[in-house]
Amino acid sequence: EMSPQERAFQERINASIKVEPKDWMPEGYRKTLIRQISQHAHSEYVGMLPEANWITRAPTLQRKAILMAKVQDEAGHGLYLYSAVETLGVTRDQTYLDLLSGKAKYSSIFNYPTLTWADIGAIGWLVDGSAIVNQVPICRCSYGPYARAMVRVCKEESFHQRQGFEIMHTLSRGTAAQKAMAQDALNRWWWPSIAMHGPADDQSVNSAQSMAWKIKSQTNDALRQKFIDQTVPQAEFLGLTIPDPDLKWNEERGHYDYGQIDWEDFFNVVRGKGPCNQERLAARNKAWNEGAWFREAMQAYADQQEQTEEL
Ligand code: FAQ
Repeated sequence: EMSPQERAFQERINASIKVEPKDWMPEGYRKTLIRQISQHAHSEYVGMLPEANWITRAPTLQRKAILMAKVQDEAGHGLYLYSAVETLGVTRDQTYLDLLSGKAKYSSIFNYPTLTWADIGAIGWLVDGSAIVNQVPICRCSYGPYARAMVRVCKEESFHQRQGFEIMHTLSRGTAAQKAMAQDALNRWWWPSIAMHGPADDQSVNSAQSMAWKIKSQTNDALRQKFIDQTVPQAEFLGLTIPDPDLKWNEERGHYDYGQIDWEDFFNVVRGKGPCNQERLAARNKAWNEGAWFREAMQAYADQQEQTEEL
């Protein structure tokens, strides 16, 4: 049963009043937000790696500049989100150490390799496309700092999605080899991109409570369907084939039907057994360890400033 305090909190949520860091909130609400926002932050930060893999090999100077800007945007998104986590009473270092130790989750999608330049197109088109569908509703979520961070993030994700689609568009109108490269990237990224919306609704343990708290406003399956419905015509425009023989417009539902997602593969990746999990965590641990001298120098400088002020 809800305490009077919890009931009052729920009433404010129902009235769409934003929750701010200093407001009272149930422990479960705080924990859920810490979980989701930190996973989101880690996803942005680890998500830089698959694309950074192609910065040195981008086919033109202009494409390189665009890709660098995109990867930097992801770092920025990570920073907003780590700051939002801090407002909930956990330190940034602790949040970060949970990623490095492998304790914290981040999105399954970033544990797949980027084998060709077309993968950069496919990630922008499909992964950023999925991210937008998921994040636009979060702009209206009940926790103020998270909702506000998402506004700018979504604007930048739209640019990312367009740049990915434009790469796919160029390749799919190029030579036969280029078109084949684009198709191969779509073949490899399609299923992980629809799985990244999370387990099917009957397996989504957190959805009901998160929806009652207005942290989520739509279920995983609803957002997955929305992404599929908007992406199928885009694939047709590109002249590429989505690798799902069961994909078919359902007149009655007004949606595309789609085939069975390989949930065993998904949960395997979430449990740390995907193709690149080890590589991704090793890269982030290496960056943290190699940055130790810088953190120490910053600390020494701050200590010195404090002493100067005391004098
Ligand atoms: N990967 O009960 P639910 C980006 C876990 S976009 C790994 O349904 P929930 C942009 C889930 O945590 C990607 N684990 O959970 C970019 C839970 O485990 P837990 C990041 C997953 O929270 C583009 C369990 O399964 N976006 O980075 C995944 O209600 C390109 C049960 O699931 C966000 O994080 C998964 N895919 O719904 C950057 C958006 N899905 O924690 C660079 C914010 C589920 O109980 C390049 N997050 N799990 O141990 C959300 O909207 C939600 O957290 C969901 C999951 C929808 C992801």
